[in-house]
Amino acid sequence: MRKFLVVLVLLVIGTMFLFAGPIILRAADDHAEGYPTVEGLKVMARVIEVMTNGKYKVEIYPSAQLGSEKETVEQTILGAIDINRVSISPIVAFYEPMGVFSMPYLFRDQEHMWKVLEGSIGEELLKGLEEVGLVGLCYYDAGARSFYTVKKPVLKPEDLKGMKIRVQKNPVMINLMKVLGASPVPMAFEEVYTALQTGVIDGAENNPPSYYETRHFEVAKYYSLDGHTRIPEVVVVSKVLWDQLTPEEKIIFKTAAIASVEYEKLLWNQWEEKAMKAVQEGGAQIFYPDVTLFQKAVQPLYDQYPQYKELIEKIQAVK
Ligand code: BDP
Repeated sequence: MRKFLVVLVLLVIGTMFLFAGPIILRAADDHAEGYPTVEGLKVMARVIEVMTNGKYKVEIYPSAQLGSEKETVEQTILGAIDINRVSISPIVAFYEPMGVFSMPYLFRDQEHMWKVLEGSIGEELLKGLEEVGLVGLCYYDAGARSFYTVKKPVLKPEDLKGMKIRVQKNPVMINLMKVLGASPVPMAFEEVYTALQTGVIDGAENNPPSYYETRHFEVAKYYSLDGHTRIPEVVVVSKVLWDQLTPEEKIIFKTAAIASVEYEKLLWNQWEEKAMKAVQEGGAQIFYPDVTLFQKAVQPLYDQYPQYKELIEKIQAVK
């Protein structure tokens, strides 16, 4: 009888495990499969699944299936989305200090940016996100953003006068366009192709992999590499989920994110090269404007953001 009971209890427990299944986590990204950020998320997901022995399964929803970035940030804060890879831009409206990373010509180059992001300044800002209900796990590379336009190339800041330029929903970017004399049109990433095609906007700005992936080069073929900003991406977890994780699981999530960074960086560099080649083959014309003209023209923006002054000096001092 006792033996029978033991077997019964074991069977019941076994069945419970069988049917409990993994906890499904939803991860958002507005890029398509294959893009460096989405592939980075896949690495992170795999590490989480393996290291938690299958307790968690991360389902990735690419191509803005869960909404445009502003909406997904809101949903992540509410806990409806568990993991989110977004540009820092849509975060600025929720957490102003992050806006410092969208100041133009802030970083000298890719290497400088990574030193800052992976040093104490980057860590502090990631930590700060908790104040608004997001737990920042890591940054991803998003290169440098430059202008692309439909009718004529942007060779000097004056060329932007009166042009309607799509920007991310980021107050710093909106003000940057104003300082340059353009009319900023804040718009979701997914709407840009049609807006360029129908003349709702005269141009937009982004890094080469995004310009290529979205096929914006088909409708805006003048690409001027002024590299005005280097706005990194960030991977965040909802604080609602975070607070349910055990201390060990928190370490696993952080480790998984960090493990994915080097992979994303590698793909990023490959994609930059591939994108520049592909857009030119697709008919885009590349211009190399005198960057110093743009650097001069954006200076008034720095006066508009005295709250970033101290941090900017610290960033510039990072060698
Ligand atoms: C790309 C970012 C993406 C943004 C997009 C944009 O990777 O997250 O949504 O820019 O311009 O570079 O909105």
